[in-house]
Amino acid sequence: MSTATAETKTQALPANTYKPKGMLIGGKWVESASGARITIENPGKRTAVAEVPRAGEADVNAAVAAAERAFPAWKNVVPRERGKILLKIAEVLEARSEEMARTIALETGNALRTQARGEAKLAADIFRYFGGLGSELKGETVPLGEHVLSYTRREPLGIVGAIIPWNAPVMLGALKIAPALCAGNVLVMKAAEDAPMAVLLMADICQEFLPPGVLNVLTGYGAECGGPLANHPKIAKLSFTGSTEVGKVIMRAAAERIVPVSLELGGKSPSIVYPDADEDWAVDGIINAMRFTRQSQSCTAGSRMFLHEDIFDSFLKKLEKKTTALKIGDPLDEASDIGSIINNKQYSKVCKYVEDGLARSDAKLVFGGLPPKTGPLSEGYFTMPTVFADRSNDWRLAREEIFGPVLVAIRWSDEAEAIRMANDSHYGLAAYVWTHDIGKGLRAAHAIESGWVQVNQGGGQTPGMSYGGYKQSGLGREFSLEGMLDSFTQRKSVTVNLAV
Ligand code: TXE
Repeated sequence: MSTATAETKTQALPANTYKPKGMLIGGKWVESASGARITIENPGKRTAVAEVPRAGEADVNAAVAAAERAFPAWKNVVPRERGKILLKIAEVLEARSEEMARTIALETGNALRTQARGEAKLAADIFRYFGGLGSELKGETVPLGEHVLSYTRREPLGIVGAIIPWNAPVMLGALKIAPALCAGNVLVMKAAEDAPMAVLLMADICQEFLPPGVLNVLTGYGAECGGPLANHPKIAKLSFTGSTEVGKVIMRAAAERIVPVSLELGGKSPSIVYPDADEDWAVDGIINAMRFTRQSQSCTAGSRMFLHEDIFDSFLKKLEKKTTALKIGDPLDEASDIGSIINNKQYSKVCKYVEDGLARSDAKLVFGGLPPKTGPLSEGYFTMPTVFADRSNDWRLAREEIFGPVLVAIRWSDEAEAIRMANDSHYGLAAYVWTHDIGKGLRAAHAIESGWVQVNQGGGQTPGMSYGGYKQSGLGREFSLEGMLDSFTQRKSVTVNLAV
């Protein structure tokens, strides 16, 4: 929930950032039916920088009606032609990527140099990838005998209701828009209340090339706007990225009407470091896997680190040296490696977990701790990369998704026990294994219950690679061909008797 209020100190929009024009419904920029607005905060300075409409049920109804009007024509555009439109959008996303990156940094607190620029470029690549997949919407023929022609068609579902979070708003939004539209669906997407500006910029670029109503973007709060969207009787598919808690709410809404649902939810991803791992390489990789430079506000953050006892102390020393060298500061400052947490609510949540760790006599603070109460870092929601060691996988900090830079280091001596602990979580999104022995690495990769295991690498997602969760981390896959075919099409069989 956006924590900015009308009383928050205001700041003029920094140069080369996007000024919202309203919400996009039926090709027009509009205010909410109620006239209410949401104040958007720059979390790096705790200042108000913009306002967007606060949508409610009436706006959801208007957006769904606009999408419904657009669907018949859009679904009949030849897929390759829809793809070409996505490729044109990709070019403009690329051309305006610096404005996009600066807008992302401004509203999310993610550092421009280390995070936001990469996200803006990735959004263009996602459009480019799905734009090339129009020809893959093909069917099969089924051999039913000489006098029968039987074949399958892939058809769009209709109006997709998409709900996205704030932590990587443009990347996560692109993962809904590009495959859904390429497959011939129309979309009503709700941006996160904390980070709608860059998503509105993406919508602005898209609407230059799309017929009105094919893409509608609403700005509003969860229950107030996302609720009516998830429950709208004309929505044919729900695609959600966010917390596991809200994912369950979305799935219940989908169950009421038997609507297909894709869910990309939380994580508590393990890193297992073997004693033969290249330590310097693994330390750099773990800093990356933990996403310290995005304040660990990532569902794939490797937030549980299982270190072999032989390297436990030396590894933590190296990790401390490299992590504490990262510069925390204004997300828009080129010098900053690490930016700020998204809002006051998430900042308080992270601080509470750190306080909990500090209060435990049986857990050791390796480095980090609570953020400073004075000085430049107290002006925004800045937190410190923090590592706790010497407790088991059973305590709260090792079980709950903190969504902040708090890493738990756990000792192991027996490989089977390390894998058992790694799997002892109701999440299963990502995992990281560090070893010089590729056989060992692959054994672990196959044994870990997770949708994505990386060996000797802590990097980010790439279009083309299937991505999604095991267990309560989600349902369905994104980023890949199946992220379009399975998530945004339905198959129809047509059988023709040729005997007459
Ligand atoms: O997420 P929410 P929040 C996790 C992370 C974080 C926690 C809370 O642990 O600390 O969730 O973050 C919309 N009906 N992740 O509160 O609430 C909401 O408006 C319909 C992990 O921001 O799940 C926003 O657009 N929609 C995650 C979106 O859901 C509702 C990314 C996500 O918000 C709704 C973000 C409702 N009843 C948080 N309630 C990841 N997997 O990447 C909320 N929303």
